[in-house]
Amino acid sequence: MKILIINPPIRLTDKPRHIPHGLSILANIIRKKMGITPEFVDINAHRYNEDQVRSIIRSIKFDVVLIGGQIPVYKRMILYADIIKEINSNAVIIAGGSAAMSVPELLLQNSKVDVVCAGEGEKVIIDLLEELKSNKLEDLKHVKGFYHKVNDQILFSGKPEMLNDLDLESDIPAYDLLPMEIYLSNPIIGFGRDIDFISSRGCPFSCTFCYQPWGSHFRAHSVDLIVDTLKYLKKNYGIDFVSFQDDEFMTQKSRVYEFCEQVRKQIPDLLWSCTGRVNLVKDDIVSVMRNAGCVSISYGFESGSPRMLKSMNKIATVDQMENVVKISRKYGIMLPVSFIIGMPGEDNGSCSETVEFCIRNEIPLKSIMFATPYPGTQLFEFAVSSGRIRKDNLHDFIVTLEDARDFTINLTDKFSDEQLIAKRDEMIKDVNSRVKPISTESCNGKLRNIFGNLVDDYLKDESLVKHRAEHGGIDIF
Ligand code: B12
Ligand code: SF4
Repeated sequence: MKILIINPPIRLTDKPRHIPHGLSILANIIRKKMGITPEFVDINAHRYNEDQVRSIIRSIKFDVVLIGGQIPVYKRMILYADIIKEINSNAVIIAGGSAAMSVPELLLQNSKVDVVCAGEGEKVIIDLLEELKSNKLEDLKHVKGFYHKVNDQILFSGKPEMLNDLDLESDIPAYDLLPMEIYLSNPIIGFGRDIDFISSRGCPFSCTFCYQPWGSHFRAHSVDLIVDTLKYLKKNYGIDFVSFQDDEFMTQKSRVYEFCEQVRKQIPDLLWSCTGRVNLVKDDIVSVMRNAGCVSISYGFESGSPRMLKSMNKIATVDQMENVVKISRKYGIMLPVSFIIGMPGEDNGSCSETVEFCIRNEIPLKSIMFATPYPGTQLFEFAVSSGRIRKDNLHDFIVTLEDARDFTINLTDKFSDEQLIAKRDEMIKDVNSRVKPISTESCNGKLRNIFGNLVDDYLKDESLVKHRAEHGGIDIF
């Protein structure tokens, strides 16, 4: 059996910075458990155009195709499925990841995809591929964890069980199958050779705009596995920096302390960043993290309005937000924060509260996301039930979804589309006219204190400067 894995492109206006974790973990599992090395076509890294994709796929022999990603790749999965079937009509196309999982039936109805994985792929992909060796698609109804399309009928064999032990049941990405030089030369948060890593799954909170494919139960790789993998990445790929992209890296305090102790002992020169949550962060843990090489903790602040925070179910307060700003500044930790405009209930008053929050805390506002109802979220349910997204038109809406930096749909009652877009620009202008920006000299000085000479290359790279500016405050101290 010949297996082709396709990683569709994300964020076409930016450089490729994030490795495809899900697909490359599955590649490793397939290689180890079935002895088959899949052909990995990373369209995202290489930014191949349609003609190039066609000619590359034509040059490869394959029976099964695995494709996946987050919701903006929905439309690209449809395009690539057309190309794949045009070249090899007998190939079985299996899609997964949040784009496929959050709208499985819609994807099957609107594309030439044959099968959608309904959850974590590690266990079930092997069952499916083994069955495909001897059975046809029509006979696979009993393989758990998938939506199948057979003669235009969609069958669902039930959700796959969640993994219990990530170390035992999952794997690390098949780094050797990825164009690592491309990813490593486009830093995410740090400088130098920066790679992202996902060390846990699941989040105990349920913010209304967030899709939770991995549920509320927090599961994590062991500290030993994480540190060993980072040592491997340092030795084999010379990484300088790791950006933890977990839903919520700091959920389990004891794990963070243990990680800090081990990383400090075993890889003392490694710098790193992670995700944080304002209600989980206290001075003591940040001090330990900073000593262990952590130089940036990113937070979803979302709004300076207590009413809006409540309506998003953030379970976080403005006081807690102010507290983490103080703590981050105390330890010289960078503070990438994100804000959202346009949640249901947003009005001039709540926007002003966000502006005042930024001014009070001297946060120069570089970007604000538009509230975007991604499928699988409570916000999506609201947009459909309130008639803002037509039930009979979900596909047409989903193909419009891209980054939340772009306006897609208005969920407010108080603003027209034009007013909402203008309000965002006005808020950014307002904050920036009243918050004295940290001087370039001082900012670069602080960056040099942390990153040394690695920063000099950054100053020459306009695209990196732009990326950091758009990512709300990577350079805020
Ligand atoms: C890292 C990350 C990113 C990275 C991209 C990483 C990458 N190269 O793909 C960046 C920062 C770029 C990013 C951007 C965005 N992201 Co994002 N991101 C994540 C995050 C935190 C982790 C994803 C991940 O790698 N998980 C770990 C791997 C192991 O899991 P996985 O990819 O899902 O793969 C598993 C299964 O899905 C399955 N699987 C995956 N593919 C396949 C394929 C086959 C064939 C099979 C069988 C199985 C299978 O098996 C894998 C192992 O179990 C998730 C949160 C989350 N909990 O998933 C959000 C998430 C995926 N992102 C999300 C969103 C909305 C976005 C943005 C639109 C955000 C924005 N506000 O602009 C942008 C989209 C950019 C674009 N234009 O496309 C949503 C997706 C919602 C949805 N319905 O799809 C999520 C779920 C966040 C959330 N909680 O709401 N993101
Ligand atoms: S936004 Fe963050 S804290 Fe809220 S549910 Fe999603 S991952 Fe959890």
